[in-house]
Parts: sequence; structure tokens; C-alpha cells
Amino acid sequence: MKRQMPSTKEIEREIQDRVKSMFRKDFEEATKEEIYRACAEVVNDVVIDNWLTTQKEFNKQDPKCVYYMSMEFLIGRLLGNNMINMRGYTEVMDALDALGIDINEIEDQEPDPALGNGGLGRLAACFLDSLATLRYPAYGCGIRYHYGMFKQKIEDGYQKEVPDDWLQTRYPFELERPEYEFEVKFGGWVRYESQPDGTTKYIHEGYNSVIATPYDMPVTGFDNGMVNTLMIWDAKPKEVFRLASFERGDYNKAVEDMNLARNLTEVLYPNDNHVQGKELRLKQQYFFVSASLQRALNKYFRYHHDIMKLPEKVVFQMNDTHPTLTVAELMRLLMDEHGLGWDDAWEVTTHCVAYTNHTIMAEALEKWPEEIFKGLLPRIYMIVEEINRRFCEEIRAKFPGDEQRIHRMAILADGQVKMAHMAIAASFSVNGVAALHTEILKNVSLHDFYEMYPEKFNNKTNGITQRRFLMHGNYKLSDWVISKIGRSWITDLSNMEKLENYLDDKKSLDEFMEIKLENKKRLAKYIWDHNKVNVDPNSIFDVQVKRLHEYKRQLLNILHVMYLYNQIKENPDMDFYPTTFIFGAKASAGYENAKLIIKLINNVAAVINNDKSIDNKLKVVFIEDYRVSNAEWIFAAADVSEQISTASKEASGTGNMKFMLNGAVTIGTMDGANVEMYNELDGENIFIFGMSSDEVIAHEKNHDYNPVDEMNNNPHIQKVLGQLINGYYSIDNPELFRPIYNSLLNTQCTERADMYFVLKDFASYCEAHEKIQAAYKDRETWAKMALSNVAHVGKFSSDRTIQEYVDDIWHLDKLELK
Ligand code: GL2
Repeated sequence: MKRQMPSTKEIEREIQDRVKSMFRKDFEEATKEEIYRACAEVVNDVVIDNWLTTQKEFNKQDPKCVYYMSMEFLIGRLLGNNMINMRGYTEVMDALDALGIDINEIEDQEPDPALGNGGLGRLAACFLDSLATLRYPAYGCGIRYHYGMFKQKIEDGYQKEVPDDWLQTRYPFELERPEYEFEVKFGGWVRYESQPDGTTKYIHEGYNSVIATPYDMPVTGFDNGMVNTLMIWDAKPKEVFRLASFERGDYNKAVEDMNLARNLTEVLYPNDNHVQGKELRLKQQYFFVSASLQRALNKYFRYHHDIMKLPEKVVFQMNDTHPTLTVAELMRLLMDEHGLGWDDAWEVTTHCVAYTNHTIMAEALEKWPEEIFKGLLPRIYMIVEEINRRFCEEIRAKFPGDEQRIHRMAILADGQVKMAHMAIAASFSVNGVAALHTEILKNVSLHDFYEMYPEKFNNKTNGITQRRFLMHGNYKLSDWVISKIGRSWITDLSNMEKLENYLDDKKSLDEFMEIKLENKKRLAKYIWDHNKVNVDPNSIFDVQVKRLHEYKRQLLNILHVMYLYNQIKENPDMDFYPTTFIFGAKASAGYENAKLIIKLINNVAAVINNDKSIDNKLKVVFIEDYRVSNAEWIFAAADVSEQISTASKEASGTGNMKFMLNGAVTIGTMDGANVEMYNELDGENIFIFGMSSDEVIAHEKNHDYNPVDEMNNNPHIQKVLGQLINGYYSIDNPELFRPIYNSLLNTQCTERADMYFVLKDFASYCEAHEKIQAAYKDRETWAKMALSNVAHVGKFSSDRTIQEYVDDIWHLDKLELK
């Protein structure tokens, strides 16, 4: 039976009781942090009952489950999310209110579990939310990083990385499960033994090992009593270190095992769309893959004995190539631990694993040096060799004589293990994350593989959960939508189209704009509190928040701001609607160009925000430490959403969808899911600019783009670029931004000058901004455009995405819950 949240009165009492029993304090004496913990337990009580009920139904109904294998789950804070899904948010808010406490301050006490970098990790979290809401049996499998994504401090305009110690105090929404511990082995060597029946036994010796311990987190569905599980793995040494009792050899090994365990799950690599190729990362990958597979098989064998039927009950979805070791580790477990021969093991594996590709960026393709791979995972390497041998034979049979093709496609080539190739060879499904991205995979970046296995390729356009990004982040708009069209959109976002009835209703448009203004005031206060910059909530809030990457072109945005500033200075009376340009972005710790762009944005902000002569027409704000929790407020307050990646480079984007859901109008390129947003909007109420992906790809192929021409033909560009190197934005050190200048113009300094076509798209970007200015001036026109975006956002729910994965790839049944 589904358990409901108690009434407001009961919650009020329970919170006080908890404060007393947990902290031996009266409510009045408790700190905000203690009240947060008390609230978390009140909510947990209900969650745990539903979790138990769900798991009992799992045991009874024995459904097929998806294991979503991901190095990243950017779940964000859970208290608010769980209260919403348990339908108790208002009750808790009212209870706290009666006790004189603001719920926002309580939610703010929770650390923001940032076990991911950006879009890929947040997508995994949205998928878990949708799976539970749609009642599909699912496990998330990941890593319990002790330090998640770093916290960003801005000092003198520069990014400083500060460790994110989210586990400093006990996290209330996780449960250690020592009963599901498994050993994971690294290094050593493999000995063969021929068996009397003619088979060979492989014995792994001389290895170091750790014990993998899962921490389970409940994943609540919306208002349905369903609670799935996210298991994140932590490592501990096999032998507890007892100094006195160790012989010399044991002592060394114990030290090694201790260090291995200590380092394994310490920290998330902070690279987005970029691999660092460190051995520790490969260890992390094998660690969580091996532990998750062992737990999955262990569960399977509790109720089944025929391992050949595994694909009827289990599917492993690999979130990018990071968990590709799933392929070889499943083969190992099936053969070495469960006695299958190669062909049977391959049959089972290739019916259990599916792969999602999330990027075409070459620097994000994982390739491991064979030597490192072999040394760390000797048995797995043997299996990969055999997979590769058979795969190459298969290619040869299909394309006889085409040895070059075999070389291009091989899993082992040029001294490297190519993870994407193994993922595709073994998976029964390979999908991209937006229509355009999937087409580029098929026709360009994975073309050889598409020719080999056309039937494997399919598209699953990304989505986001409206429960977090509207109901929680923007409750004012959420309540307004409910008042107009009811509640059905909460679990079926396509119902948002009913808002079309209000597009010509002046009163509704006014209400809608009033809510946006309230949200802008909330953000303006946040900006004042954090940046000490005064921004006018009546100005246009033009926002670009996402990871900092050259392909995402924050540089184009800030160069345009520099251009606008020049225009306003030169023509003080020009017609210009005051605009606040808001940025938020973390750069990977070692990504120098990206870090310098952050510094540039902050320096431009300092000059413009302090220039009284422009009469507050322009403001520039860099929001420190952009993360899931402040993102919700930022989306709610945006008028304009900047989605300006070089066409073909952003696989999908999901921020674009979060802005759209919150009634921001997009300025964007025909890239990623922007293309589908454009289609859903019938090409209206969105500002498209720049080259198409075909044009970009053609220039890349023909090497015929020269950014110097762009500069010479456009005096505005000339002026702005001149200001990069004449000290205009860095008086003390005019050379500071020279590397940015060089990256745009100087072929000697980068692989290709202006790799991401910033100057090429500059003029058309300026034009699109002029159109935004014109549209915004008419309040009703703008309101209609913005509301039309909300009305057409239906497709971009992760509920829709998950239903497509279920129908086309996973074939799951909904769990029955009374
Ligand atoms: C990404 C893509 O860059 C992004 O466009 C996409 O929306 C997400 C989710 O599919 O995946 N790929 C990637 O490596 N990261 C992403 O955010 N980090």
C-alpha cells in the first residue's frame, strides 16, 4: 500500500519530535541544519515504506529491469525533490511556516550531490526520475565519489577550484548495504589450466583487490508509491590494516590495497566532453562496472538458474563509453564464474547491452593505451583481444579486401583500446541523443559502423523532468499552469499544448509576465547577495549557463556584449532595451582557454558595470558556482536562452529544454535538440542564426575557412578584437587575453584558427539579437512568444524519452503497485 505524507499538523509535530530525539533540543534551540535533518527523516519515513513495498513487488512480479550504467549521476538536492514526488511539499512548507521557518532556508542546508559534470550526468538523474514516475523497474549504477564536481570560487575574475566535501556529515538520503559487497580485482597475471573436458580454466593471480560496498539511494516516482534504487559504489580495503600481524609481503600488499581503496572513489574527474586518460579513471570504470554486474547477476540467480535467459530479465544501458567495460566484464563473469563457453556468453552479452553515444567531439572519445589496460585488467584484456579478433573477421567477411576499413574499425589498433568500437560491436542498440546528432553519427563520425550494422542505430532525443525544473524550480509558474489547464502535464507534458488557448488572452499574458518578473526579482536578489551587482528586473535577462567549452561559444556571447558596449558608447541615444547578460559556467581545472574566457567575462563585467555613462543599459553578471540548485532559479528568471554552439557540435543540449519549459525564448544555432525545438515551434518564436551543420562540416572537410577575412570585412569585429589586446579590458596586463585573440586568428597557435567559427557566425548572431530587441519592446508580443514556448515544450520531457527507450530498446513492463 502506498504510504502518503502526513498532514501539515502532524508534520509540524513530527519535526519538533525529531529535533528533540535526534539532537536533544527544543525546536527553538535547533539550528537550520538540524531542522533540515529532522525534515529529511520525516520525509524518509514515508519514502522508506514505499521503497520496501516496491522492492517486495519486485520480488513478487520478477520484472525485467534496466540497469542504467553511468559514471555520473548529477542528482542535485533530494529533500525538495522527494517532498514533491511524495506530494508533501506544500504540507512541509506550511508546517515549517507555522514554526516560523522559511522552507528555502531549510532546503539550502542540504549539500548539492554533484556526482557529475554537466548534461550527461544530469540526464541520467532525469531518466531515473522518469523511470520511477512511469513505474518502470530500474537501477542506477554509479560511483560514490567522496568529492563531487568542485565548487567554483571567483577570485579577481579567475576561477578557483575548491573541493566539494559533500559527505562531510552523514547524507540522509543514502543507505549503506554491506550485505551486497563484492570483491573487485586489479593487476596481477592470468594462469591457464587445461581441464580434463578440453576446456581451459583461467586463474587470476597476484592481483590487488578492493571490496565494493554499495550505498543505495531511493529514487521516488511522482505520486505513485514507486521507489527505485540508485546504487553508488564505494571502495574499502579487503583486509583491515593491522600493523603488528603482517609479514613483510603481506604488509606491502596491505598498504597497496589500502591505497587502492582510498584513491578509487575519492574524486570525480572534472572533464566534460573531454577525456584525460588517467589510469585511475580506468580503475574507477572497472570498479563500478564489475561491482554492479556482480550484484545484478547475484539478484538474477536468486530467482533463476538458466543464465541463457538473462536477457529476458536484464538490460544494461551504457551511458556513453565510460561503462563499456560492461561488455568484457559480463563476458568474464559468464565464462569464468558461470561456466559458459564463448559463443553462449557472447549470445547473452550482446542481447543484454545497449550503448548511448553522447558526443561527436573527438577529444571525448575514449581510447586507452593497451599497455595500461593490459597491466590493470589482464583477464579483461584477453577477452577484448578475442572480441577484437572475431569482430575484425566479421568486418572482413562483410567487406572483403577492405583492410583499411578493418584498421579504422578495429577495437585494438595503434596500440590503443577503442572503447566506442567495442561498445558498438557488442551492443544490440546504438543511439544518439537528438535527431541531428544521430544523423551525424550515421553519416559522418560512425559511418563505417552504420554501414556494418544499420539496424542497430536509432535516435532517442533527450528530455528533462518537469517535476524538478518547473514544479520545484518555478512553483509560481507551475501553480499558474495548474490553474489554467489542470495537473495532467505533471506526468504528461504534451498537455502543455492546452496553454495555446491563452495565447491571445491579454489577462493571462499579463499574469504570465508578472510571474516572470517575480522570478527575475528573486534572481536579482540572489545576484545582489552573491555578486553585489545591482541588476534591474525590468531589463532583459539574457542567460547562458552551461559548462565552459570553446564549442559552446561563450566567447561569441561576450564578444557580442563588447560590441554592444561599443555601440552604446558611440551612440548614446541609440534605441536599446536595457539588457542584463548573465553567465554561469565551470571550466575543467586544466582547460586554460576556458579559464581565460571566464576571466574575460569577469573583466568585461567589471568595466561595463562600473561605467555610469551608459545609464545601466548593459549589465554583465557571472554567477559563481553554477550548479543544479541555483540553476532552477536561473531558468525560472530567464527571458532569453543562449544555445549558440557551433552547429554539429552539441549532441543535444538539455539546458535549452529547461529554459523553454520556464518560458524563455531561445537564440540558437541549428544544433542538437535546438533543431527539434525549432520544429515543435513551427519555426516561430525562436531566433535562429549561424551556419548549418552541413556548412560547418563542409568547411572542416575543405579547410577553406579563413577568420582573418571575417575580421577584415567587419569593422565591428576589428574593433572588438583590437580591444582584446590593447588593454581595454586588462589595463595592467594588455597581453592577458592574447591567447584568446590568437585562438581566433593565428593558425600558428592552434590546430586551426577559430576552430568553432565564432567570427564566421558573428554578424548573423548580432542580427538575431537585434530581432530580440525589437520583439521585447512590445510586451504582449514577447509574452506570447514566451508562453508559446511553454505550450510547445511537451516533446522535451524525459518521460517521453524514457517511454521511447522502453518501447524500442528495453522492453520493460510497468510494475503493478496497488
Ligand atoms: C553531452 C553532450 O555534450 C550534450 O549535448 C548532451 O545533451 C548530453 C546528454 O546527452 O551529453 N555529452 C557529454 O559528454 N557531456 C554532455 O553533456 N558531458
